[in-house]
Amino acid sequence: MEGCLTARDRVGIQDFVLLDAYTSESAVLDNLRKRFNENLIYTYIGTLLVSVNPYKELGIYTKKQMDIYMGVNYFELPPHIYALADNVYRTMLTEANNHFILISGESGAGKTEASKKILQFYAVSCPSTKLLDNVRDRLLLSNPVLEAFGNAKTLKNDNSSRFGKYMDIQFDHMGGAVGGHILSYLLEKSRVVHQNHGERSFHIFYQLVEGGEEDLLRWLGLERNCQRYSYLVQGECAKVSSVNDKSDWKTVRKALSVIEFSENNIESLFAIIASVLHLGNVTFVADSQGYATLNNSPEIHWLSTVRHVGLTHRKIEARSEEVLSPFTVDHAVYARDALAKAIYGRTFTWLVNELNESLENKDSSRKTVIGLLDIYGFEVFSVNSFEQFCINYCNEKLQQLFIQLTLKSEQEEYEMEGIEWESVPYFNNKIICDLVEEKFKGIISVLDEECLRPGEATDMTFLEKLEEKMGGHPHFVTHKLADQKTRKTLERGDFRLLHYAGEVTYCVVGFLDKNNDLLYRNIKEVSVPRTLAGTVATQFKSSLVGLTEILMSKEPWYVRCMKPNEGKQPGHFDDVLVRHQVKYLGLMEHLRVRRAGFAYRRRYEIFLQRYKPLCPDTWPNWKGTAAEGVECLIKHLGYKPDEYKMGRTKIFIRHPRTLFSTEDAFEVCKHDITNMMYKPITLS
Ligand code: AOV
Ligand code: MG
Repeated sequence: MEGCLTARDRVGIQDFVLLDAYTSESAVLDNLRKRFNENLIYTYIGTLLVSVNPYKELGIYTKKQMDIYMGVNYFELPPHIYALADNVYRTMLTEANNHFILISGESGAGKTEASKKILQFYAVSCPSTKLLDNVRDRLLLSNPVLEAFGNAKTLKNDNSSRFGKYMDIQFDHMGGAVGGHILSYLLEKSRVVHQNHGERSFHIFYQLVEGGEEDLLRWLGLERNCQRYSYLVQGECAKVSSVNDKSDWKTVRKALSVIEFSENNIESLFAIIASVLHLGNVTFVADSQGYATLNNSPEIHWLSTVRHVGLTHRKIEARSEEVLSPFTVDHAVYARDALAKAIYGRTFTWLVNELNESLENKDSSRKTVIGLLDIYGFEVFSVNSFEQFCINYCNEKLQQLFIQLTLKSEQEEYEMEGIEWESVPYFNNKIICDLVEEKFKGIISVLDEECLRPGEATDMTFLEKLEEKMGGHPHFVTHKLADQKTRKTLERGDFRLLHYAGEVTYCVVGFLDKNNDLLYRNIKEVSVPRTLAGTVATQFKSSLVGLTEILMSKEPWYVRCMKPNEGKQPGHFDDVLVRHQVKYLGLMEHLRVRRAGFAYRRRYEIFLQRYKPLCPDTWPNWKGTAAEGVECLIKHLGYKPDEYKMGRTKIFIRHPRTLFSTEDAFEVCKHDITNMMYKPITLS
């Protein structure tokens, strides 16, 4: 009827693959906006889930909603994170193989929330026994603990993940969650000693000061006043309206007990956190020779673990003798901060190890896993430093993985299988990954080289080397070349990278220092054994290579999170911002490949093995080749010619619905087999 909106006009389409004008970016944007305005934050591109952060509670994560989505075919209900979680879980059980869910999107887009929803769904939907419930509680409670120690308020997100997290949830063959394992990546330790304006240090510090019991604070020598601690007020924003430090403290405290941290360990943990706060309040004055001496501060009393000498002198070797060399005040401050960062970093590593011990499944029988990857999102601030460089590099690597596993491999597979295919062009960000990480040539290599020239190299010589080596690269800009490449000028100490997700200008100040992450020797001996290890960036690079290998051995699923606006506001959809994300997340290309392609593919042998009971000619034994068997089987099932294609080694099925109906028929038939009354189905 004219003038009357259809449901489709109003709420859009729940799978972009079904959109008429699917090649148009504007149509995709319209669809997202329509749905967002109706509080429908999820939309599919095939099995990929797009999520737009609503910045408000929608009441869609209840137990009732979980029940609705449990065990129901993916496309039968409106898109939801629970549908994806359920589909991954059931595929894992049916195929008995390993999976991972890659959750990506920029800072504040909703990745961490999505990963929590998935975990909560499994906690409710998996089989329950007393033993399994115990594992479930530990898995769930590891989250608030890790967030307390690894998340912080930034300008982008009040609960921003400042470390990367990959968590395997292990299931037994009945689908019970039996254990877990967490890998953490590059914690942003510098936040312990410095925060930009409007940002905070890690939540745990504020939770302890605000929420810690009187006795505990007295024992630790702490006052209930964040303003008293220099390390907590660098960003002048110790209070955050959306964060309740007091109640979060209670949650963390309880979680630590459930996870079975011993009271001794818990006490030591908070003693260390308190010692970092005390350390931050230690100040120095220059003596008559200009060397640092401790200002007579009461904090020193609480720093029993640190030898005072470590803060004002360093040990150096001279003609095989060790002598103490005094620090200037600047050096002493540097040494103090380096120590605080090291203590916190090691404590975080220890914490993750303890959690892993608690989550470990001691039973050696065969397990399958679902991995959840929730890493810090792409970040652009007004000043970006070494930390943003690492975070954004990590996001480049994940985008590269997405490209390899979807756009590239999908198209290569059609070619290999001899399926007719018109290739879809896409931007391959490998060129940017190489610019950062290539051996001997990339930015990390140049940085490491400079770190090997102590005394001679500076942040500026590093920048000069970059200019020399990367000057001609299309994704690298320095101030000399800024005008030509992007027509935006740069400061002298900056370089700019044209990332897949946008331009970021990095200030080189501190790059060498942060990459070296040095502790003066005698301080290091106080807290940690000395280790021979690579630079920070190189270690991070190899941990990302390791992560890629882990992921490549599993079946991928994707959640692409988007931010509707920069102001964390509910109900506001900023077209320009969302369009930008649609572009760089590669959604259009993914949509084109999906739309033109086939949602499911199975090797002939596997397909035939599973479904052969559905046809009298293939059951119980098929004598011909697997491909012929599949042909016979699908003829019997009545597949229409445009619903599938036969490749060299696999059958390709265009729409999941076709496979679902086959699967439904199989379920009925399986039931009949179990009850000894099996008859192959006869189609009318
Ligand atoms: P991120 O993980 O993607 O950013 P979060 O998952 O922490 O972002 O989300 C940021 C904030 O957005 C949350 O604290 C919630 O207030 C809100 N939010 C996100 N998803 C939802 C949802 N589904 N429903 C309601 N509110 C939501 V970062 O870790 O900074 O890259 O580093
Ligand atoms: Mg996060």
